[in-house]
Order: sequence, then C-alpha cells, then structure tokens
Amino acid sequence: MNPVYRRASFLTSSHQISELPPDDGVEVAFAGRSNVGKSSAINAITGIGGLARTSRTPGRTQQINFFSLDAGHRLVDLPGYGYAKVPPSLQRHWQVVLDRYLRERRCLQGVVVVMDARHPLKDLDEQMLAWCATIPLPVHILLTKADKLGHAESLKALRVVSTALTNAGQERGTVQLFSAVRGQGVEEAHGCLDRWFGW
Ligand SMILES: Nc1nc2c(ncn2[C@@H]2O[C@H](COP(=O)(O)OP(=O)(O)O)[C@@H](O)[C@H]2O)c(=O)[nH]1
Ligand SMILES: [Mg+2]
Repeated sequence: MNPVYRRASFLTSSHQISELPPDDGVEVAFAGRSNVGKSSAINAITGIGGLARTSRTPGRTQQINFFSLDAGHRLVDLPGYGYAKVPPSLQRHWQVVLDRYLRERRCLQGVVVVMDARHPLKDLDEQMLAWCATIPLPVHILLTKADKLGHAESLKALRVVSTALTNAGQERGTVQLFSAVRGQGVEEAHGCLDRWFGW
C-alpha cells in the first residue's frame, strides 16, 4: 500500500460552493446514498479509524469534508443523497451544491460511487451514473457491506452493476466488492485511486 493513504488528515468542511478549498492538485470524491458507508470506506482506505465521521443515523454528513493525503492530493466525502428526512429545502441546497461541485471542480479526477452490495442501483444511484457520464468523469463503484452477502450473491451484484455501467454510458467505469468491516477490497480501491492520482 502506498504509505500516503495512511498520512491522510482532515483538511476542511464546506457548506457552500464559495467555501471550497482552492481548486488545485487532484481530488477524488466519494458519492452515494445516505448511510451507505462512504465515510467508513474512506476510513478503511486510509486505515485511519476515526478520520471521517461515521454514523448509524442517516443524513448526518451535511457538508463536504476534505481530507489531504499530501499537499496536492485529496479525498472528498460528499453529503449523502436520498435521505427522505432531510428537509426539502436542504435537499435542494445539496443537490445544487453537489451538481456544481461535480460539474465545475477542475481538480476532480474521478468519482467513487459507493453502493450497498445488497441493493445497488437505486434510482438515485442510476441517476448519478448517468449524470457522471455526461460530464464526463470516470466512475469507480464500491459495492460495500459485501460482508453481508454470500459468494454467489456478491458475484451476481458485480455482474448486474457492470451491465448497468455499460448501459449508463460508462463503458470504462469499474466496479468492485468492498467491506469496511473486513477490510475487503482496500487494495483494489487503492489501485483505482493510484491511477487517478497518477501514482
Ligand atoms: N456490515 C457493514 N457495515 C458497514 C460497512 N460500512 C459501513 N457500515 C455501517 O453502515 C453505517 C453507515 O456508515 P457511514 O460510513 O457513516 O455511511 P455514510 O453515511 O455513507 O458515510 C454505519 O453504521 C457503519 O458502521 C461495511 O462494509 N459492512
Ligand atoms: Mg458519512
């Protein structure tokens, strides 16, 4: 493992587009439904347990959290989409912020879309994939909580999501199984991030 992941540290949180840190270096953002396991994935990938705050309660991450690996490389924990209990006005706010972040951020090199391996491809996940294809930004899918699935079900999830990537116009998109609990798939995720960061 590239030791730089273990050197990750919290940089800043942004609530508005105007608060984003300078648009330089390279960023990789983690997107996904609320409570799917984005923050846990960032912790597993960096090997730092408490780096990104995780929560049993959905809808908690209502800011964009930036983590520096080194001076020019950042991981970004995006607010989760699709949590019904977030007030509509706040949902709209985040939709606009996410939309602008993904579309306008020049240093953004790729999006890791985190989905629950047990039920991937919810409507908003499909929209996210289709939307990323229009930018166009490379997408890597983590099918997380794979510890909850048997072998056959995991393989089926991989197959279904690969097909969906192709259908969404993301022929070069990639997908893998992941478990923050077991540390499964961390090396494979590093492989993708290393490519995007140019290492
Ligand atoms: N079994 C299992 N639970 C997980 C995994 N990743 C996250 N969780 C749990 O899912 C919940 C939400 O995780 P969190 O990372 O906060 O989700 P986020 O809202 O997408 O950032 C927490 O209770 C985590 O402990 C995983 O790989 N396996
Ligand atoms: Mg989170």
